[in-house]
Amino acid sequence: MGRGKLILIEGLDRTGKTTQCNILYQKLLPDCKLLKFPERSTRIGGLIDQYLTDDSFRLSDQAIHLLFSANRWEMINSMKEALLEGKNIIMDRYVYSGVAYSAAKGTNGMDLNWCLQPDIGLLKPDLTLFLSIQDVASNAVKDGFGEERYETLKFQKKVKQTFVTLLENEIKKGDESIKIIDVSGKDIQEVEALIWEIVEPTLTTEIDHDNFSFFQHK
Ligand code: NYM
Ligand code: MG
Repeated sequence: MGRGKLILIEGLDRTGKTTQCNILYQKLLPDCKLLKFPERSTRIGGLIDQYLTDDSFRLSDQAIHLLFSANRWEMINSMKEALLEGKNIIMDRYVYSGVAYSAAKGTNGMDLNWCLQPDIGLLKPDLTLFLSIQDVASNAVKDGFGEERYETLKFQKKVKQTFVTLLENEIKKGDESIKIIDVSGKDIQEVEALIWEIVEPTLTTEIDHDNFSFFQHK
């Protein structure tokens, strides 16, 4: 039996990632697991949640970056187990969010390469779908935007740039696992259909049990 597939949906805040992850998860049940990063229910996740929701909770940019990464590392064994049991995993954010949001801060020394270092060795998704929007300002008017740290129009514009630089670099270098989907002006069903077109062939391709990819040094 081949292993399950690791499928990631990435994007800025309020681009519909969570909605689409849930739809995909429902379609793939029962052989499917849904993960969301940050996973706020763990002790590390609790610190991340506090950082995001409480402006008076101060951490250096480096420290919060490493906590986001540690939050991924603490899930690694259960992720591997699920994939080896043949379960597919749908993920709402992962390494690319980690790199794009932290690098977008422009903190001295925290370039894309530095930001990727703590995530080297984590499982690399078989498929990454980046939900891209042309007009970031259209997200900033959505319900709930602005409730958490990072949810300002100015910062989201920077994050969009770092995401695009990061992902386009990888695609240029030949990474075929990353797909950019323009969701501007599309409704939930239209985006669902675009995602399914890409996900379905990935699901039907068999991958050997012990064949995993990992994030690697550049
Ligand atoms: N975020 C998320 C990061 O800054 N680094 C990370 O590694 C991850 C996984 O957390 N604004 C940011 C992006 C979001 C925030 O995520 C909370 P969500 O999906 O809005 O709950
Ligand atoms: Mg959010």
